[in-house]
Amino acid sequence: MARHLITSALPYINGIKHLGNMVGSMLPADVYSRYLRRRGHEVLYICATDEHGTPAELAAKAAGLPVEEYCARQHLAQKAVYDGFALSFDHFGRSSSRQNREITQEFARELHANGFVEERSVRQVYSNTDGRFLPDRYIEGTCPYCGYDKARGDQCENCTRLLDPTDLIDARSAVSGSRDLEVRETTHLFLLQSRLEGEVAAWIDACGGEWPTLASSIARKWLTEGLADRAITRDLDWGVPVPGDVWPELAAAGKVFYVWFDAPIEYLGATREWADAAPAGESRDWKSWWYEADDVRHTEFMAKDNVPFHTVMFPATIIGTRAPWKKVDQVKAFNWLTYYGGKFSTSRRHGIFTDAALELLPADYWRYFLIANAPESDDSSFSWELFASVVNKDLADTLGNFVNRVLSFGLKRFGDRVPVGGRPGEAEHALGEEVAGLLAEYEGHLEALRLRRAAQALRALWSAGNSYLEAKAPWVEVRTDEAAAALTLRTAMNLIHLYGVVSAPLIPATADAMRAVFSLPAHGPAAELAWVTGEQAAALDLVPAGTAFVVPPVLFAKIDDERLDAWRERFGAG
Ligand code: B3M
Ligand code: ZN
Repeated sequence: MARHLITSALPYINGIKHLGNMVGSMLPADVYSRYLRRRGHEVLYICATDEHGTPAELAAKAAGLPVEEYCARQHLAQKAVYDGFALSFDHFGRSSSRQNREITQEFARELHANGFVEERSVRQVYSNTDGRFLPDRYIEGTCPYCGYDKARGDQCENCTRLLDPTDLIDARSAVSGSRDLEVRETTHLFLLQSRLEGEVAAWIDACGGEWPTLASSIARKWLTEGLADRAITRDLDWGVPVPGDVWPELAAAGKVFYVWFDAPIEYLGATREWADAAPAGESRDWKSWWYEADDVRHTEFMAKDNVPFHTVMFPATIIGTRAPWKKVDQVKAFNWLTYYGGKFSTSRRHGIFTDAALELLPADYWRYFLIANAPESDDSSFSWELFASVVNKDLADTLGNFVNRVLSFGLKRFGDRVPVGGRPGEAEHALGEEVAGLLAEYEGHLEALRLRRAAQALRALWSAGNSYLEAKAPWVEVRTDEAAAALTLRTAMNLIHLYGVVSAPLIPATADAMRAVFSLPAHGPAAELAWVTGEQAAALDLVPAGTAFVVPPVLFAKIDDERLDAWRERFGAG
């Protein structure tokens, strides 16, 4: 059986992420990881903060902290939010780790030994006031084409023309506003991707066909435009240093690798961090997941703007090492989640950030909503109205109310044991078949990474319980035929247990609560992880008559108009 390596794009260190970031990488990776673990697969789910680069340096400066300190704090802050969302990382690392530095330098050495790295001299804008080279997008000025006065050195936002910083009229530093800029010569390492283009194309032809369309179409489009050589170093204080044994002069000049060079390598780095963090007595072999790892299936989750780096640039880097490092097998990409159709934006008070979301409601509300509305084939839009209606209908009514009704009524009429009596008949067989069919559908969607459809199938499983209950009406049956009512309630209780198992990938805390309703002898760590087979689902008898149960507190509270209005007001709607 394959081992599953699962990674989600590494969130930038500078600031808490919004819900769009969550649904576009980490959350779906978590759902998939949880699903595979429960199906008995060996899973390693790896993520980390992406800590290098100019944005991190500038954010640290704005916070008045040394960059190491800033990153250490922000890492913990992000980690706390992800714990709150119940993301089940096996390791949440840091791209500034020693492990990543070592592997990144090793990759650079291998690329150099194979002739894929070259020193080139380039001309770049230097700001005397800031005492640093400025990346193109940190230079601001007037666009020579349209006259827009806040055009950036790489592109004019107004007319979308691509620019060179030297095109700008009245150029100034976006960091300090200073106009004291000059163009200086500086030397950088270039990765000769143009020489790897053919091999990358062949690799994508061989395996890209298996990827969902969004990822494969972006990869192919990128390749048709051709692979240019690219600079993989920068003149910055913060980053993985260029190794002095190979490039003594560049190392002495303080060059570091470009953040997009070391960030994907952190997938390996974080795996090594995970191994190094093994508790005493446990040995973990990080390399077996990455080197000559033919039995490993690697699935990556990311937003669509990250696809070129993961499907073209990073594979080119790996191919250039000429070593059997693992390349990705499956790439799941996402479009954008918008806020009332617009971009999420902190400055315009537009959108919801992950820490604020958890202050309003527990993670399962968000997890279910986000997966059910994941921007898979297209962008999707968050609105408070939609959120409230999904929570109220699917979670509070269809699932929560069912659970509560069945258990409360059972308790009232039959006591706190799963009722005894009656024999499954036509209705139970039909329900069993329906449930087994929906479960197979749900599994199929999860395997194929179709998350919205997986959520739909799960909701259909919940609805099946409601329809059964309405049709059988145990509150009527009980007046004339106690055994019939007992059978109906026992069957419905078995559905609750089933929901407790199969809902776990999407709503893990609620799933735990549903399973904990029943005092099953098998309720232990092994049983916690067990999935249900189609046969078990059809038979609906895993919870036998006589099993003690408790009525849990309401699983999901409805969002009433008052709260809805308050949130619309607070977060700004439309
Ligand atoms: N930090 C960009 C992003 O979060 C970047 C991903 C790195 S994955 C190796 O969108
Ligand atoms: Zn312009």
